[in-house]
Amino acid sequence: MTSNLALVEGRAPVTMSKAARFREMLTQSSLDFIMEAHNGLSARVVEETGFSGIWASGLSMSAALGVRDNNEASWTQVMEVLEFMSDATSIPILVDGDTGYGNFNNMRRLVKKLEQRDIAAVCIEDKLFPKTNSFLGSAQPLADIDEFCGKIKEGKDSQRDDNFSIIARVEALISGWGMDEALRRAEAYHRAGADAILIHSKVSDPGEILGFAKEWGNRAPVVIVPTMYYATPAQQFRDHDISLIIWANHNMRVAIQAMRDVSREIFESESLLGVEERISSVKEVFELTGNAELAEAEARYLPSRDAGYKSIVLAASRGAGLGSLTDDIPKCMIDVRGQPLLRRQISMLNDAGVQDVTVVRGYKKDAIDFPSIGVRDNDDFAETKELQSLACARDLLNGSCLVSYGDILFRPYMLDALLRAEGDIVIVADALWQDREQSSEGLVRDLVSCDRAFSTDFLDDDPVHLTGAGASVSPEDASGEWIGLLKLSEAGAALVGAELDAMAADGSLANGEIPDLLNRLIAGGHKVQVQYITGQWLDIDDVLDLARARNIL
Ligand code: SPV
Ligand code: MG
Repeated sequence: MTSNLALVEGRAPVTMSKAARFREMLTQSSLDFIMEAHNGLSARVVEETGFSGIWASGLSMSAALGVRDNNEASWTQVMEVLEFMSDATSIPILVDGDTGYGNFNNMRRLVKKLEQRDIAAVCIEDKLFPKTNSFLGSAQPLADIDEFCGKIKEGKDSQRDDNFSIIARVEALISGWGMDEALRRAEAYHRAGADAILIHSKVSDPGEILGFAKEWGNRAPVVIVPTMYYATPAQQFRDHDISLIIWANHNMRVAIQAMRDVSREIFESESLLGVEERISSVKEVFELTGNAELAEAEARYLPSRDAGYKSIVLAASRGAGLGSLTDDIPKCMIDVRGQPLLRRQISMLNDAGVQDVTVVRGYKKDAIDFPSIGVRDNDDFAETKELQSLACARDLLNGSCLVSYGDILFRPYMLDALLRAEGDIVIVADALWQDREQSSEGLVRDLVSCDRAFSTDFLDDDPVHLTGAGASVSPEDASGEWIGLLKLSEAGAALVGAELDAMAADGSLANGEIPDLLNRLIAGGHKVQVQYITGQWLDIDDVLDLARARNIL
């Protein structure tokens, strides 16, 4: 069995079982200490602190659930809490089993279920179900000795792992039945098979506990809970051969105090300012719950992250063709039927499963402030062109991604088809570009030539490849118009990244446009695939484009 925290922290995994380690704590001569926890988080804190074991306190678990320590939480509800605590930690847990939740039959089922949850040990007390906390009210009735011994015997007989420990808790001193009765019961429980005796006391002086230990003479390991006689130095317990000390409820009690303090301060100041510095950071929460381990596991086990596309949206230019509409905002932020253009594109990307969207900003960059996006800034936007903007997101060209202009609108099915297309570099081109030119007052920008013209044959799936793009393509040779949307596989992104680096080195980057980059890639022998569409898109260059946008929407 390996340790969760060990995995999280890269420690060597512990191989001895939790039950075996707890049994060793009981039987070896040194004094050991275990600390209370009441849920997965507090259990982690106990382990992180360095304790070698956890006390799953009935009082604390009940209190954390907002109920009394009177068996108000059902035993299966307690079991749920224990399961979280056990899963969250690698050190042994001693469970406060109250009275065993019934008779011998309930006890054997309890042992079975605890072992299934990798709990190391259980402590049962010789009171009656439903019990009351030992520090409450007047003397409580004690269990019949023989009946309680039967419970211990059945527990021991039913455990599967020999190392699972059952501790018998003697309440005779608490209930005022005296030392002789305490010793008589301890002896009977020891004979019935208990692995240790927990002798409990509610007086502030350790006298009766130390007296018991002296009389008992280490016939079986002794466990104590010094909640009331807390001033006693540990050395005194060592000197009396005590095996194990339980710090029984202090994490629950400090949590109450801390929660009250912080709640009150926030309530009264109506601000978080006064508390932020003195409470655990959110980062600590992530660390404590092992998020780093999850990130590693995701890298190892989740299907390739390549399946997840990111998107780079180039939106640095002003869009001077729109005149005063872009006095205060870049054109991608112009409202088209109640939403900025860019917002529409981001939503479409998100709807297609592309959540990781980065916008390269330039002109009036502060106007682009959607919370869900990453940003890069091309502060030289006025003197440079789109390749300089793409280079501002160079670090993102390390996996598959989409690249698009921020001022275009297209149909969702085009994006879906593009994401499904094979090929390392795939661009979307409009085969009906001539219609657009005729009807449009807008300028046709980026013509492309291809090795095959658009085919209306529904079954024609053969790839089409780019042979030229941009200014080098005359209308006579054109097969379409690039719409400002392309897709790169991880390998394609690496090629584009390398080409950008080369252009930066030879000085052609600042003035370069994406068709220039595509031409260089083709010249370098790389294949650029073309996916044809037939209209149904637009880019916004002037007010007439804006008017047309109403129709496409
Ligand atoms: C508990 O922590 O629930 C205990 C110890 O049983 S005591 O509260 O001292 O009884
Ligand atoms: Mg208890």
